[in-house]
Amino acid sequence: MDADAGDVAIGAVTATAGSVSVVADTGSINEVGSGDSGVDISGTVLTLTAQDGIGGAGELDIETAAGTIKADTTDGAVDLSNMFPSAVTVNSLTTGAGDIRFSQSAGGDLMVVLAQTTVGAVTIGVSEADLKAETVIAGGTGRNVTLTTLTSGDVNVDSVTGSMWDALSSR
Ligand SMILES: [Ca+2]
Ligand SMILES: [Ca+2]
Repeated sequence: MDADAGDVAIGAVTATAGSVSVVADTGSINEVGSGDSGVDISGTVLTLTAQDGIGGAGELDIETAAGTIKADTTDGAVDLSNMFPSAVTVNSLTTGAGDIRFSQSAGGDLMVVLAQTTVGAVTIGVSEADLKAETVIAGGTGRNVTLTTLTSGDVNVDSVTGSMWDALSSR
């Protein structure tokens, strides 16, 4: 899917055992309408590329089911909720000015290779599994990094940079 001009609105996209690439060169990638909690995109490898943001706050977050994820936008927020039963690798979550919020549930451990903002907070949460974060950078003044595992699971970090950061395990 490639929108050369404008936004991409996702209803439900499924590629069984395949890759999904969604590109909004000059716009954003959003859920259709006011959003819901159902899965919007399923695939083995998921690549989302936008200019003005990927997903939105609250139920406007984009629900995904993928084992390998890249989500990069020039500016704007990144709001993704991934549900996957086995290990998940997020190779890249990046934005310029905007916050990153990523959650992982349904049982798989999460490895984040890179999550970076130029000006914005980074919040990553995993439910009932482990979180490993290699490089996390929340740029700008007063932008926090928050890494959390809910219910159970370890948090392991390598290089984390933010004005303040919390690694809170088993809240
Ligand atoms: Ca949805
Ligand atoms: Ca949603």
